[in-house]
Amino acid sequence: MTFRAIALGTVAALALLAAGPASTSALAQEVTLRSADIHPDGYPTVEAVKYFGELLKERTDGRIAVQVFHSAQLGQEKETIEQTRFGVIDLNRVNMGPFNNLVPATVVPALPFIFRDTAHMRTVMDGPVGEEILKSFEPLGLVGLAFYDSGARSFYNSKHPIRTLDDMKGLKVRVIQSDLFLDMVNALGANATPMPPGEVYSALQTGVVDGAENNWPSYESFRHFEVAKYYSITQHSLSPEVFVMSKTSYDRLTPEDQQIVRAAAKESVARMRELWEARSGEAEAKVRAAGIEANEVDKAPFVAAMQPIYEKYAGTPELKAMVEAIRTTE
Ligand code: GTR
Repeated sequence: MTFRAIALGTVAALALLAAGPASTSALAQEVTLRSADIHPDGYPTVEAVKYFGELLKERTDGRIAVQVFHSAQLGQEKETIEQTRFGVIDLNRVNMGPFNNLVPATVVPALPFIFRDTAHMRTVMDGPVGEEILKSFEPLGLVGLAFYDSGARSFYNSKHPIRTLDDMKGLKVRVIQSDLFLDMVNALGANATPMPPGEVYSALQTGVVDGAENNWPSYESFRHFEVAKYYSITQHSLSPEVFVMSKTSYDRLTPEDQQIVRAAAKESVARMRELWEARSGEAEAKVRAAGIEANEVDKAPFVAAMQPIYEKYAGTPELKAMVEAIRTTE
């Protein structure tokens, strides 16, 4: 045995002695799962994951806790997805959009005008289609735990209200880093520029892009309303949020704890929906009071222009069946 090995062994033995047998075993079981979110503290997704953490703590007698790293402390979504896949981050709340290029099934709920309304989206994501999509994360090294609301995405820009397809022509529009979003926006005649969310404010401010698309709470909390005051209610995508766990972290848990994690995540959905409803109303009122100009849009021409997207992104028999299952869900 080398000197170094003896020294390390001694340190370990001393540490065990100092900690005492009872606290050693308690320590060995305690884990704090690290969860990523780009949104700020207080945003519904952040609060829903915190609630999930409270449930876990309660149900494991404090053995499993969750720490939410909000405000992109762990990076932008594309980076944190990679880190979650490889177990560097345990949990991640992201939109389906950044997964579109990695997991084909995630495209379906992000498709333009696929859902009739939020109630329809919730019924679908709570049912067999939702379960199938959650399972589709596995080959990526992720466990899909739950879907969260994300409202409806609409266009906003600094130039003019969008009322017709003509108003989209030539507009430089930031999109999520997803080929689906890129093609959806280009299909309307605009010039889509994929970009991480953290770069959008300054891109709008400096004119690198004229506009973007998002729901009321993100438009407000990213403060995009300050630099792009025309919000046109196209509601072209209801792409939900997804809460995933690293398979590496999941596999470290006992089967009982895995079940506790799954159940707590599902239970956090109801909390998220309440928080979302409240935040949507507040965000819309706040940006309207700040002087933005919102307008309704006749959606029919937008629906028609985006039709080719279905063939390109949901053309396989499996995805076509999923689209059909969604359309026939009451
Ligand atoms: C938000 C979503 C984020 C992020 C963002 C974006 O609605 O909650 O996860 O995807 O949109 O546009 O990048």
